[in-house]
Amino acid sequence: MTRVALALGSNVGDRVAHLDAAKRAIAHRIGPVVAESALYETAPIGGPEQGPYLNAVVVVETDLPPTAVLARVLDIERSRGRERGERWAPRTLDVDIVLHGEATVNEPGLTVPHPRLAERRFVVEPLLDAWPEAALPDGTRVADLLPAVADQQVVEYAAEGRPSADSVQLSAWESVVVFVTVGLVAAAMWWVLGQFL
Ligand code: A4P
Ligand code: MG
Repeated sequence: MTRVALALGSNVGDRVAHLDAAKRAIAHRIGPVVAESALYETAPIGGPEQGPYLNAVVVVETDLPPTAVLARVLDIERSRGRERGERWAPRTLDVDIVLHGEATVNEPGLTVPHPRLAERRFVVEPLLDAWPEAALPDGTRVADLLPAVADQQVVEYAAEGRPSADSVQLSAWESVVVFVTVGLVAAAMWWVLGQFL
């Protein structure tokens, strides 16, 4: 089994839904997700004027070679309505192969490690979340790439509706029970008050 790091990005439509669907499809079609980063909201780099991205990294274990992983990630992008226009254009879903174990690939249509990894905090930061000891095939530690991109803006993103440690989430059924209970208590108090006034 080889550990493969995949970088996810979205800045069109329901960005959280695109990333969640990508993670499910990756687990199903490429291999078990053994680690994943937080979501980061990041300023777009390159291309035309466009909205902010959500970026994340997942690490999977797989026996698939790099070309087979690429075929599947392109398929997963298509399943989320990805349209290819100009380079670095806004997109519903981008899935890039960042690292494939210690493999180095230089073929038309596939370069691994991703050639722009070292220039982009929106990849380096989540990669370190998910895989702190990640290294390039030449032995360079990914952690050592961070200082050079530290001036780029990335902010950890808390998606609305996701349970977080300090918020209480009620299901629809629990909400009905709470609503009816509060209503009954209020009616009882009203009746008791009515007896005395
Ligand atoms: N390809 C080659 N190597 C790889 C690889 N390691 N992983 C080929 C995936 N694909 C690879 O990609 C074009 C072709 O690259 C693929 O068909 C595949 O054969 P694409 O996704 O269609 O085009 P692209 O993404 O516009 O081009 P590129 O050069 O891959 O873009 P980048 O460098 O990935 O940049 N800003 C923020 N904040 N967040 C982002 O996620 N993403 C980009 C895209 C620009 N700015 C961004 C973000
Ligand atoms: Mg891509």
